[in-house]
Amino acid sequence: MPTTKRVQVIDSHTGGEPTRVVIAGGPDLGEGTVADRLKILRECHDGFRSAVVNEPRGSDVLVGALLCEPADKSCVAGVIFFNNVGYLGMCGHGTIGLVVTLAHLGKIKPGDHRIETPVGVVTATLHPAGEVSVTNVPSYRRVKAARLDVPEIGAVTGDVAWSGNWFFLVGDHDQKLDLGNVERLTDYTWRIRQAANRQGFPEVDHVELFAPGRQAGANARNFVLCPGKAYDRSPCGTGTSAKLACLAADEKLREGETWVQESIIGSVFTGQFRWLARGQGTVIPTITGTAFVNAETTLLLDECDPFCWGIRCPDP
Ligand code: PYC
Repeated sequence: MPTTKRVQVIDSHTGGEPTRVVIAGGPDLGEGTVADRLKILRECHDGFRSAVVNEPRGSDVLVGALLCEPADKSCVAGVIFFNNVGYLGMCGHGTIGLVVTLAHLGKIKPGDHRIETPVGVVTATLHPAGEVSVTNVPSYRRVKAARLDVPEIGAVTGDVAWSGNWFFLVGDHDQKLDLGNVERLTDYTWRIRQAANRQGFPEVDHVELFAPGRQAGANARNFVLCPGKAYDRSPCGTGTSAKLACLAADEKLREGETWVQESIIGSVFTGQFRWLARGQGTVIPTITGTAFVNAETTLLLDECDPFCWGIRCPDP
């Protein structure tokens, strides 16, 4: 008998980048860690991911956040982040959205809250005025100044860094980081991603371009291409964390000093780092931003609907 599943979600945006938190109606993922649960979600229920974030209920830019029971009982929640094409290790804007959502539901109050993700525990601090700081997983630069030969572009040099996701960070380019130039920026960064994946960095799934900041106090402006070819409207929490790891490694930012990162739409995160293992170049980044809840709704998954499980993107 076909049935209609009901999935309760709360939508928010963090600096313009949307997050859809699934608070009820997700699949049974067993009793393991969040990393174990991600494996089951990916292998057995990937249609659920697509149903929640892809059209006709969502869009390419939407990031989903499935609330789960944490295995680490010191955590207030576990979360699996996902997008139009797959899963994220961590998501900074999504964690800010999740924390504001949990506060909206009355589940947390201002203070520190540990959250289990598939790549480790992060700590989110909900400040009394509503801002959220996320202290991310240990982050580091793996390669400095990797040189790629990018078809139709030429040589591109950038750093490869881990911060819960893998980034290729490029400061030296001729692109204008303008909202009106997004199509071109998408094409440019996609070519870089493909070249990186072919030329020794198969793990890279985000590409980040930098330019000088435009608003007072901003150290830099960025454009971040996400794995499914959407661009991040926010300054990207993991992208800012990766940048902090590179700045730390280059001794361009001191421990505790503030970095102000502006996005392509002008939204802002601030960031700092502390050293975890200076000799190995590993830092613990903290990024701060704000999110706003903008919808509470129930998604209906009717198996008679030919697009019940979303319009899946072919591999971009
Ligand atoms: O904020 O870390 C982030 C993020 C990753 C992908 C989209 N946003």
